[in-house]
Amino acid sequence: MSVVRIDTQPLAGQKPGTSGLRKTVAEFSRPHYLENFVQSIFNALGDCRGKSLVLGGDGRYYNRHAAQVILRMAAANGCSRVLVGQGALLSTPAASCIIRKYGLDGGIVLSASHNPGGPEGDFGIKFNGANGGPAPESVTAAIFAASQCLDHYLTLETADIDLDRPGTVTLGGTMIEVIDPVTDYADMMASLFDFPKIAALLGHRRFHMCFDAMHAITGPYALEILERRLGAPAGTVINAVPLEDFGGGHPDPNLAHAGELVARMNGDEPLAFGAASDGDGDRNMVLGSGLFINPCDSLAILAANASVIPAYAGGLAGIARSMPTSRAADRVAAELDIPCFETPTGWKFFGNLMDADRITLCGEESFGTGSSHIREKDGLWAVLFWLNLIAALSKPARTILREHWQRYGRDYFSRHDYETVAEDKATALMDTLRARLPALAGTSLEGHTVAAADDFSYTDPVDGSVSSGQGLRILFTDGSRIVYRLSGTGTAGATLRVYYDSYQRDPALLELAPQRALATLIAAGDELAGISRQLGRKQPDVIT
Ligand code: VG1
Ligand code: CO
Repeated sequence: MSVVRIDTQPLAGQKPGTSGLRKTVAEFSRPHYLENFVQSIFNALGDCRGKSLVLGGDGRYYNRHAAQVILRMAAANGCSRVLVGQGALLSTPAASCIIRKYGLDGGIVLSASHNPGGPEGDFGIKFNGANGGPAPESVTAAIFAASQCLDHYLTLETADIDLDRPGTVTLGGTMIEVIDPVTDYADMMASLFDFPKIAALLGHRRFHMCFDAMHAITGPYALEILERRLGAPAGTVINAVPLEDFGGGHPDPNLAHAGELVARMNGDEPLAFGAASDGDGDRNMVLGSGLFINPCDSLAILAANASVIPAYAGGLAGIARSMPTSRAADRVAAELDIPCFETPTGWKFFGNLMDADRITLCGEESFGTGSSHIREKDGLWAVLFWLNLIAALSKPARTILREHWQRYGRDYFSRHDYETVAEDKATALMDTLRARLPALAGTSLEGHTVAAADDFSYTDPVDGSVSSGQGLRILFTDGSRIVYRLSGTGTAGATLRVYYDSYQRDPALLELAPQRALATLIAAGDELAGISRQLGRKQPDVIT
């Protein structure tokens, strides 16, 4: 089995975005495209000899093929050990858990997360470091730089290995261990939460729940944890089998895409609790009976009640949220007298804060919540946290949410996405608005007066690195806020995301529909950036 050196040349567009490199399957299938990017990761790592990695993905189309290619390249580059999830499967949080548990040097996760899959869909590759977290910007920049001067990659001339049978094989000088993808993760969950208490809740005759795995990677994890270990009735987990095209669905857990779950929540026998996860298992959507719990509120509620969870009984070091996430968590941090950090969008910015013990919990408005138990956001963890909370407080999700608003006030929040916008139009809209920011203070729009406006820049408090150009923020004198940014995960055209939030303390005004509560702010947001005028769009494509 000899190492083969294949000549290649740099390919355009290999710059990782918010979370790894995401492209259409068609693009990834172009000659050398996958190999070039993987070799760029290895080159950025430096000498791979003796290094150990984890490898797995969300099971989407191209996952199995890519895993075989990467294993041959890892062996040719001299890695000593690669742990692979059986069937080349691993959720993103499970990959993070395994890197940390076995002290590996990093991992490669094959996923385009919430993007659709299948031959016509998207594929993606993420690289995580030795702390288990997404590569920080310094590393993704090094990977991109390596891709720009690549002239060859290394592989082995050998047949595919059997990834469906657990066990160890050698490939060149590399030990490939095919492991069960679920057990380590499930054991970790059992160590964090009060499983007997959750089991009692799930066994209660009046508590019915549903978990929608959306035919993505969380199915096997949810079956093992909810049904096998916690004894939830069979059928609690729906769409549990990972499929290469996610059954034709869109594995994005929101009210629009998790339609089956939403229908069951409101069906003939209404459920007390519902949850869904995304393609790679790191996002969560949580529903109480008749209500949707906004991820910004969810983070704040988990933080406010963390002391009832075994793993967090000792208190929280701090909280962090991505900049566009509402400030609900800040209010809890202030009350707990712990620090609260505001980071750019993307999980990679939380890792340093966790490694330095500055935060315990963190989250993003995009259905991502997590803690320092790993270095990724974690969908099932958030669901178990909620179940543990409901069991420990003996209150339904709805009551927990309402009491939280009564105590802290409510941060109304909504995100409007304008998808597949022509890139030049989206860039022009952002450039025009950016140029106007310095002169905006004092401007009045729909009854809201601008107090300050800037282009968000973050200085990492741990290593001093600076990330600029992270979203345009408009702060109003009444405390409300609009944020504009372009997505870094799409593969077709540009996606403009506009985030609205506004704080309400009046106990009589806490239960409005968010679109109504935010109506004047939304009108101001359109007027300010000229969205309908410049993009020719009357309505956003997705409202969260
Ligand atoms: C989106 C979300 C962001 C999240 C990222 C990756 O990024 O807004 O909060 O971290 O997806 O999540 P963007 O650049 O499209 O806004 V996942 O679950 O897709 O890995
Ligand atoms: Co995801």
